[in-house]
Amino acid sequence: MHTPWQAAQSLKSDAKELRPLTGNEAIARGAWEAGVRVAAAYPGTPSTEILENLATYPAEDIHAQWSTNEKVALDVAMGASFTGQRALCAMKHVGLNVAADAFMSLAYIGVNGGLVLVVCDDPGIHSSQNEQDSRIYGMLATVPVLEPSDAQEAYDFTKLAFEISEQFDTPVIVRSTTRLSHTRSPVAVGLRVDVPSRGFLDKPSKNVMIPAHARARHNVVLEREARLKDYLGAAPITRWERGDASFGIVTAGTCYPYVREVLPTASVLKLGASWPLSGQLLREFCASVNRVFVVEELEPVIEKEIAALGFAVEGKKFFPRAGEFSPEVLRAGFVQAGILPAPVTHNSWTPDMMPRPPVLCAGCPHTSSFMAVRASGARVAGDIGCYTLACLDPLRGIDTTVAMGSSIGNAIGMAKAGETKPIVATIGDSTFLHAGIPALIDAVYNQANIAVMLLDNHITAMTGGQEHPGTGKTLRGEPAPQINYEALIRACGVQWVKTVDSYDLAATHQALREAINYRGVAVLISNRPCVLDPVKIKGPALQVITSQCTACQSCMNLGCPALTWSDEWFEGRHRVKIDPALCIGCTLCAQVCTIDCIKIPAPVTP
Ligand SMILES: Cc1ncc(C[n+]2csc(CCOP(=O)(O)OP(=O)(O)O)c2C)c(N)n1
Repeated sequence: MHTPWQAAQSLKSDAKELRPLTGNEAIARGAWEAGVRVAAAYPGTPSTEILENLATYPAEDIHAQWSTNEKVALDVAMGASFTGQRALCAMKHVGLNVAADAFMSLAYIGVNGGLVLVVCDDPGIHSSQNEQDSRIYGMLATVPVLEPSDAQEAYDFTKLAFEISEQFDTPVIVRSTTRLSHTRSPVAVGLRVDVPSRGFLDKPSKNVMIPAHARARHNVVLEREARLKDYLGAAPITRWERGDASFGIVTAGTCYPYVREVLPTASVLKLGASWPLSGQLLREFCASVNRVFVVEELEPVIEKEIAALGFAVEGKKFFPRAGEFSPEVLRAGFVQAGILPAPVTHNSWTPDMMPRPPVLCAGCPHTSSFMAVRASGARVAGDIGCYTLACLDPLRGIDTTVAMGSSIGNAIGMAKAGETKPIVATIGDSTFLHAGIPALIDAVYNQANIAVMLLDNHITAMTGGQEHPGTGKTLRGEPAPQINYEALIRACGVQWVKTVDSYDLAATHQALREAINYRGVAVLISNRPCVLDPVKIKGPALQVITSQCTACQSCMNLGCPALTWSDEWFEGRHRVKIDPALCIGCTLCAQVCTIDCIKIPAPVTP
């Protein structure tokens, strides 16, 4: 039996080098080797590292950029493809909702230079607002979806995707999932090929989507799908692994290694592409076994296709439609299906894990912003970013969170519906640039009575600290023009704009009160860099003079992880202490301390 490392070596004996790569690094490597000239993305877990990695390749080979949102990123990639160059665009699954408008037209237009769209799904919702299945976008747009199952395939399939794209005049989706994107395994890599530009294709009937052209293109797309079915059904990325004929399993992507772990000798049809599916191949496989199972995460895409061919197929009956799969999930399903014997149960006791809710970092500038928001008694339309955590105890400062950029629109709707509380929309800087600006213009245009708190921490913190147009740096860390928020917001027609330092608690409270009292659209910019920003704000750690602490616990209301209970008591309540390893010296706790017993320690003199 080969280790995965040896297996990869024997698979690619002519390869130049074997490297341990994550799925995302492998995709980036495959794209670079395939001669990609332009790559664009908006960050989003689990896809973020693809562009971060592409930016480590020479700038003369590849232009890699963060775009303001996923639709812009896809438009940028399309622009490069129009000129005849190979292009890549990457996003998380919900990013495709944002890019969907351009994507649906792209499906009709096709490509000139090959265009690959990497979409990373998040089954199990490790870090997202839902777990939608992007394969359905492939079906909706009639675009092929390749599903690698490990890092080697992520690399191989990305390279192949560019070939398919140009051969069939179609964008190609490479679908990853959190498990694949973030798992490291050996990959046999090669060298970059320089793919010459095909030159701009001057063909309005293909590139300009007016109804007359689109009608004709739709038929081209349908004909393309038929050819793709035949090609993908016979392509070497699809493997029929023959075994016992009593049952067979159709699977794809990261479900494949789980199937192999649970049922090593079973008959398996491992699909390299989960859309479009070759009816002929599926018919042959299903006819060769007595029972057919489909193992696929999330939606029953393959299962429905097999059922439509008239076969009795079993899938979602045993394997859930929600959540991430694992060998344990598969084992349980195959036990239920009578394929595996029920496990022998031991009377063992496993302790429950201590719940550890996520918290904002010590010194996070969002903490004080939400202290002020909570104190305002407003109805709060939240948005997506680190600050969404302010919906939890003890801050409890957010009433709704929908999707990136929704806060301002939600706030307008609340105001127009007659909500009696004052209304505040809270939105991060990256999110504001991504999808908040049109909503702000809407608020001005429709004269909504709302206050917007723009939480400018100078970074896209939630996804690990990416640059954006407000940071003054590009993806490669080079200087770039920096957005002037106040000027931008005024240009949108907002008359009341103010900036505060959120570490100044009193000023933040005061400014938010003013914003709320203003009749019309008011924007308060809370300006303080993220504590994890490369330029760290690490002041001296504060100390509690424990003997003076009256255990009033008002500092605990911050929810700062550097504040902990001490072993000392005062009138039946714990006194507080500060963990110096966590405290970054923001002084917020000192500002809320009712008896002024939190101090900056005097410097030690030698
Ligand atoms: C459409 C979409 N794209 C990307 C993401 C991933 N994502 C979640 S929040 C966020 C941005 C957060 O940055 P910011 O608004 O500046 O807030 P911060 O985390 O810095 O507080 C991103 C990119 C997403 N949830 N939805």
